[in-house]
Formats: sequence, C-alpha cells, structure tokens
Amino acid sequence: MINEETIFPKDFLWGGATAANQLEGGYNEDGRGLSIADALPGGKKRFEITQADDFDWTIDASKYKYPNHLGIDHYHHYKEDIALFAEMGFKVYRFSISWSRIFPRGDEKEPNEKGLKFYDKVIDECLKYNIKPVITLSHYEMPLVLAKEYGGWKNRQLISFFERFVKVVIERFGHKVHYFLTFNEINSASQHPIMGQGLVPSNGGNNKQNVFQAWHNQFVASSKAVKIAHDFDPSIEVGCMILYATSYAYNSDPKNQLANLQNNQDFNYFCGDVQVRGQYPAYTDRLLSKYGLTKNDLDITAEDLALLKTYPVDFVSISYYMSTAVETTGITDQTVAGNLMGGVKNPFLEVSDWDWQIDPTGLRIALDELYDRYQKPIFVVENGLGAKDKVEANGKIYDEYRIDYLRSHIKAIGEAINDGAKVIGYTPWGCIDLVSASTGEMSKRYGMIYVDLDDNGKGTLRRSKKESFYWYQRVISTNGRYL
Ligand code: BGP
Repeated sequence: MINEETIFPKDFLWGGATAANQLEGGYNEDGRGLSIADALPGGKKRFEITQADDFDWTIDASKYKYPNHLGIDHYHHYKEDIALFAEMGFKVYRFSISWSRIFPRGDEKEPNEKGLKFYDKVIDECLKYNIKPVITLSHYEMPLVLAKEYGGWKNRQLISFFERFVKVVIERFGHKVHYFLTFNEINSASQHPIMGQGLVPSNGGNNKQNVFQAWHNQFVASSKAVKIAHDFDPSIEVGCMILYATSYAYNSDPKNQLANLQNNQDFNYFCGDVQVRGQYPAYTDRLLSKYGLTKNDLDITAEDLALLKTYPVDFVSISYYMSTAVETTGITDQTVAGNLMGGVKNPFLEVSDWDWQIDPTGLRIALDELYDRYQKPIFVVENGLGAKDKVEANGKIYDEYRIDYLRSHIKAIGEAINDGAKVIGYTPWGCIDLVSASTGEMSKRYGMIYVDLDDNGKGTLRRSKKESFYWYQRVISTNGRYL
C-alpha cells in the first residue's frame, strides 16, 4: 500500500547492517589474529559461558562449534553480497571492521596491511554502487590477546591500543567514509560484558566495578576517536551506538513508575548520556550505589573528564528490536526473553519465535524521547525480526512475517519524523542472513537475502532473494511511500 502520510527526507539513508564477526569468516586468513568473538561457541553454551568460570581461551574445536569462524564466508563473497545490496537500492551499508584483522594481537605498533587491503576492497565495492559505508569500529569483538593478557576494557592500556587502531582506520579510510560508530550496543555490557568489554570471570572477573571501569575507558576511547576523526576531517561524523529497549511501567503504581524511570536511566540512557552530553549524568551516584560502589572506586581523571566534555559524539545511533516492562511489586511472574535482556511480559504485545516483544509504537516513543533528550540526529542502525525461514519446493522464501515487522517499524520511524524527531537513516539488521549474536547459530535469520547454511555449518553458501528483498527494494525506490 502507498502511505502518503509518511514523508521521509529526500536524503534518508536506507540500507542494511552487519558485523564482521557474524558474517566475514576467514577468521585466520591473511594474518588476522583471533578475536574474543572467535572464542565464543555456538548454541546454548554461548551465553552460559559468559557467566561461568570456564572460558576456553584455547578455542578447542573438538569441544565446541565456532560458527563465527566461517560466518557466511563474506570474506570471499563480498562482491556478490554488495552487488545484491546495490540491487536492493541501498544508500548506505553498515558493517564493522575486525580489529584483529588490522592489529592481530591488538598491542602491535604496525598494522597488518593485508587486513587493511580487505576493507579497501569492501569500501571501494560499496562506492562503485554509490553506497556510503557506515563503519562500526568495534562490534562485539576485540583481539583475543587484549582480553586474555590485558584483562579486556577494564585495563586503561586498551585506550591507547584502540586509539592506534582508530588512527590507522581514519587515516586509511577517512577520505572515503563519512559515518563511524564507536562501540556497538555499548550499554549491553550491563548484561553480557564478555562480548563488548572482554571481561571474563576466569580472568579477573566481570563484576560491576570492572564493568563501570571498562565503560569509563570506552567513553574516553570514544572521545579520542571523535578527536582523531575531526582532526583528520571536521566533516566526518562519529556516533555512539546504544541498545535501546523502550521501557514501560507495568501499571500506574508509583513504585513501578519510579522503577521504570530508573531502568530507563540505568539501561537506555547512562552510556549515551556520557557520550552525547559529555559528562556523567546526575544519577550516576544512585546507579553506582545499587552495586555498593562510588565514583572513588573508579579510576577517572580530571583529564578524562575534560576530554569527554570536549569530544562528545556527533549523532546517536540505536538498535531497536523490542520493548520491555518493569514491575517491582510482585503482581506478575510472567517474563519474556529479549535482546540480551528480557523483562516482564507486557499483555498488550505479541512476541517473536524467540520470545522478544514486538512493539513498533515503542520505536516511535524511543525516537521521540531520544531526540527530545539529546537534540542530535538519530540513526536507527539495527532493527529486524529473527525468524526461521522455509525454502519452498520452488526455491522461494515467502517471509511475509518479516515484511510485516519491518513495515510497521518503518511506519513508526515515519511517524516519529512527523513528530519532529530528526531521524537520518535506517539499516535493518542482518540484511543478509548471518550468525546470530545470542545463539551463535544460523537458523535465527534476519536477512532479505537467504544464505544456504545450517547450524552445523553445512550448506552451499548460495545466496537467494527472499520475498522481503523485492519489498524492501520498492520501499527504498519510493523513499518509504510504498510500504
Ligand atoms: C544486536 C547485535 C547484533 C545482532 C542483533 C540480533 O544485539 O548488535 O550483533 O546479532 O542484536 O541479535 P541475535 O543475533 O542474538 O538475534
């Protein structure tokens, strides 16, 4: 149907999003070092391991499967994949650079030229089709050595290693790339500090003090990235990336309303408040005190605070998949799963096959609130429905459920734009099927492009277009009027 009411700006950035560790494969090719993501097994063990004391640094393939090692073999299929993105009409393509491809250990002085060459090729391939690259500098991985030998982001030394990495990336690609994101879903460390912060229980712990220290170091590193980018070219824009789960009070009980306010501050806003406003928010002491901590427990220097103030991010990017509800008075015990964090079941919402609550209105609320709060452009860099797809006898994949999900969320973005929020783009997650971050498996698919590969790593790797491919192509060509 044609939606005449939704008017997206002419230069709206339609596209799709992926991450190196979930699609590239080629995990040990051309001098790439291992990353923390390579050490995470597939299947149920994946998230248990983040809590347990048995993290396997040796990467023992006889013990676990490591689906990231193959990904969807984008390392050897990038031309074909980008050609398909171009056919859909992408204006932008969000992908991440694997830090350990550029600095295999993370602490070297000189980068790995072969790793840089791979991204030269990916970027040039995008530009060939007029697709603007949007680069995530760190998407749920860091060189494994930095987690194992340095203890992850709780160690201040990582700031200078990251700085060196960012400098190399900006100097190499800054004349071709306009948008960079610093740390993917930086706030997700409150639930799973292993992927983004490299904090492992068997290596000094993932306790809250370490998580807050790691965040602080990442905030400083984010400001340094902004400085490096702006020194190179003041027009480059650097954004933060927040996992945003719109949060509702379960009912009008003031206790639940207050708990919801605090949940919003602690989960949805804390990291963004520092990265966008350039200072720790007023509620920081209350948040720290939940874990018996004060600012004195953290290593925060006056120089750090000055840097945060001087180099906030230029725009805000979010992932949005679902909303959550907060209930503290014990009137319901029904819960749902979620994008790294679940919550109380909201009786007004349907859930996905993975029990994530589907809530397009929550996206409109998120965008309205974020724009009110920060007054900076907002980029929705992840959104989508993880589902099991069926390939019919005729080879086609009729994924109307995905189209329904995307349609309702795009509509919500249009409504938020009409509300006055400045939303600059939309890159649905896993525009091509890839390895799931939470399950480490292939069968949870988000793509508009199907990849023939199963959870056991078997398949031809053949790419085929789903029904949603043709639908999204039309959405883009009509600038969101056809939904
Ligand atoms: C986000 C991550 C992505 C991605 C997505 C979907 O949290 O940034 O890396 O995978 O969620 O999650 P999943 O793959 O677990 O379904």
